[in-house]
Amino acid sequence: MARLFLGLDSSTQSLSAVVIDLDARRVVYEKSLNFDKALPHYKTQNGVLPHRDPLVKHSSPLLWAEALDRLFAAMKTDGVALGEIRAISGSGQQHGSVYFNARIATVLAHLNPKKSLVQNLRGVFARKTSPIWMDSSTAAECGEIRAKLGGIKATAAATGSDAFERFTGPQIRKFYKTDRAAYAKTAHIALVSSYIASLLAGKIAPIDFGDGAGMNLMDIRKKVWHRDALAATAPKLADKLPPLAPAGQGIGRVSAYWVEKYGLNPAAVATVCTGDNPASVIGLGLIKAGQVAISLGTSDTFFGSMQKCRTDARGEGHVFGSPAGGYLTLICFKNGSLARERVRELYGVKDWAAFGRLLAKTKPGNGGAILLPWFEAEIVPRVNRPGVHRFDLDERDAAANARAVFEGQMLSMRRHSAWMGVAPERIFATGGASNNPALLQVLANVMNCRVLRIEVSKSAALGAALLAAHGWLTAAGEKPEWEQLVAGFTKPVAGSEVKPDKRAAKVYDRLLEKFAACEKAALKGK
Ligand code: XUL
Repeated sequence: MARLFLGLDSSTQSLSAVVIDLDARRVVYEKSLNFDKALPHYKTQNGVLPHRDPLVKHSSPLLWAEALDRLFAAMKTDGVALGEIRAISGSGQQHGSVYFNARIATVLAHLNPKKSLVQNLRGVFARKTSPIWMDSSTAAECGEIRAKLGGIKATAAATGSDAFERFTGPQIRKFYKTDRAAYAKTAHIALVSSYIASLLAGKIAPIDFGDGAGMNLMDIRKKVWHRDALAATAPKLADKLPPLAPAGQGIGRVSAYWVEKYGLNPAAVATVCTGDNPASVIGLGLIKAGQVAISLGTSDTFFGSMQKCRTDARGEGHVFGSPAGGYLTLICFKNGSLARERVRELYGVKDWAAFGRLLAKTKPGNGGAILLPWFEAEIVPRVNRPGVHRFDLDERDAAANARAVFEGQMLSMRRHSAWMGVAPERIFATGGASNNPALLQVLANVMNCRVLRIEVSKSAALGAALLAAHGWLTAAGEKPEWEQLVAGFTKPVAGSEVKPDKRAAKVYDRLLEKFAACEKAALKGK
């Protein structure tokens, strides 16, 4: 029997599965299910429920559960050897939270395979919808928590990050303040990742150190719930949170629901899941400290591994626990691919190849034109009133705007990642936009660094599959080394290396100053 491991990734817009064969050292199956397309009855747009307040972004925990049923059904139809899967792990969009009443534990323990998950879960939610990472409606609560913890620097030193609107603690505080009755009825709070793990295991699952750090509730150094942070957030919160545990650690055998319905092996183990970024660190093979990756996805993220915990005193960056041990640093820019798409649509550009060709018609630095693409409220820098800002840029000039949106994004990344103090030798690029050579060249030039593409379209799901393997091998008494485990799965694409153009890099060194001034001016106007 092969040693197969399954990784799931419940992201903003889709649920993905990756199956690896550990001995053959390869991915044997990949599948994605787009929420808007596959489950249109939830009426989501890019995975988000419509809401009149543009700062409020919620999704549906039932949608995520239904997607899980659908994906297992698809795997069965596609002939995946589900009986040979030894362990499962998962990752989820970070920060999003699910609220259960006291019935959940019993319901999870007796999931009925004759019914769908959605039918099983009827009546277990204390809150119908789930706030997700795109939500920026909790500025007041962030202020309250930050003040109680002693300011930005102290909050970051305690929990790994300043209080952020999308982080789970401020979201829980808002829920407590605005719906006390429902908060009082909440018996358990899960993250998207621990929700998926709970459904797989048939019991309330722990939260891991990676995703747990995205809550403003975990002591980043001791990796336990932070008493003062909990007290600053909402009453009786400790009773509603599960224990913390390392990602990949076994929770128990998978629920009989999955065995009877889809043919999983009854001995298969459900393991602790993590956030999509921590999982991607594994999926991209960023095991050694000092390695950096840029993911150009729904959000653009800049992240890397670090051995010792060093927090950002200015409060823009985050420190999370890394599933490979140690820590990872991360900066998240909300206006990623959706902003690029908006510009592409605005100028009627057919596809990304055409977008790249259009951009290439202009020169690096764009003659000093700057665009700040805050189509949505932005996380870094913190912008709560969306708006697009152009400086020395003609709105009618399609080519200049195509370059300006991506240059603006990359300059912002360079400016706001300086606190990490890492001078990477090379940067790994991943995510949809990394397939575009013109964009990759801009990235290399702005960062003045070699860039290599890692073609793992599903780096988070692959990371989750590797986590499942690591956890399973560890439980079997082996001592798997991360570097050996990921080897072969996460090679950069041959011939994908892009070298920075030294002249262009100099242009960006100079432009950075102007960019900072434009950003300051735009923020002042907010
Ligand atoms: C990270 C963040 C996003 C989500 C996307 O802090 O908010 O990258 O994890 O799924």
